[in-house]
Amino acid sequence: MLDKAPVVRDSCCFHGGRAASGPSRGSVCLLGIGFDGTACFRKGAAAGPAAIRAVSEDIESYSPLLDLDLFEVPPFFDIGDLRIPDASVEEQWQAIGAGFAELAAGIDASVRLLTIGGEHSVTFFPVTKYLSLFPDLVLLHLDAHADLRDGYQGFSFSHAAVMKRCVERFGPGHRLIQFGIRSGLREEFAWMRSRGSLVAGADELLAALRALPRNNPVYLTLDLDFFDPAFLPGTGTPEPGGHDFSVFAAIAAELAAMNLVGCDVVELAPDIDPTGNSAVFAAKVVRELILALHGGSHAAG
Ligand SMILES: [Mn+2]
Repeated sequence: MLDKAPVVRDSCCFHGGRAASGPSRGSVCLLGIGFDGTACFRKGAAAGPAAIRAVSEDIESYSPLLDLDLFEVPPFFDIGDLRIPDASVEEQWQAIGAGFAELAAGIDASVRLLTIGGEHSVTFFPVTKYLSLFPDLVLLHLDAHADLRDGYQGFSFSHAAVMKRCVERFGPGHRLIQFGIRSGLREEFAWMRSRGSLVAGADELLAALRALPRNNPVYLTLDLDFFDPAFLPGTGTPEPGGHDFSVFAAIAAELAAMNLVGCDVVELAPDIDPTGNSAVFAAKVVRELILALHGGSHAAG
């Protein structure tokens, strides 16, 4: 017997957040999916949502970067974590899909969902939902890894294949932009080159975003191993040569002026970093994205 209903939390994460049992029109909603069943190296991302919530009230509500405060923006809601049964990886995956489908019935184009992982495979669910809502969606993928394998270790829905699964759902008006990728198979890099999806530097990325119409819907999927492991060691598949917070800040500021319709932050494995700094880093990233989801072209709407 699988209870697929999301957990309604007694208390909320982040300053100003309110508990809710499901998506609410015109709002920003946080959803945790603590799944790490296909993690191929070091597990622990299942504890990501709880670790981010645990420190979320201990960081400031005000963002100097965006000049926005969590207490000043319209209310946002924490709709809790999807319930994941103690079962096989395949059964867990199916339960997440069924639970998300229930929630997704309440998600229209006015709902800006911020999903906290969990490993990167969970991105598939919100991304496919937003692809269906926006035929001109730009999917911005920040990650150390291409995630374009056809499958990995027997799982077609592995976190190493998640972007491939997403791109398979693309319509003719959808577009993929990838940045930070520094690890993958030769074939994955050949695919990115032939498709022109991989941008080389932050300036090139910012120029590509600025070239989009201001109201063009953008969805961000952020794998925290985008950052260098020197700054964020608490992730399952760390990769040297990553970016620092200032690069993300420039991207977040750009996204705040755009039509950011949804995002996810995945692959925090908090127990790998005994200092706890990685969870604080991730919480600050999430704060900026909550505020970016409120900003820009939809702020008055
Ligand atoms: Mn990655």
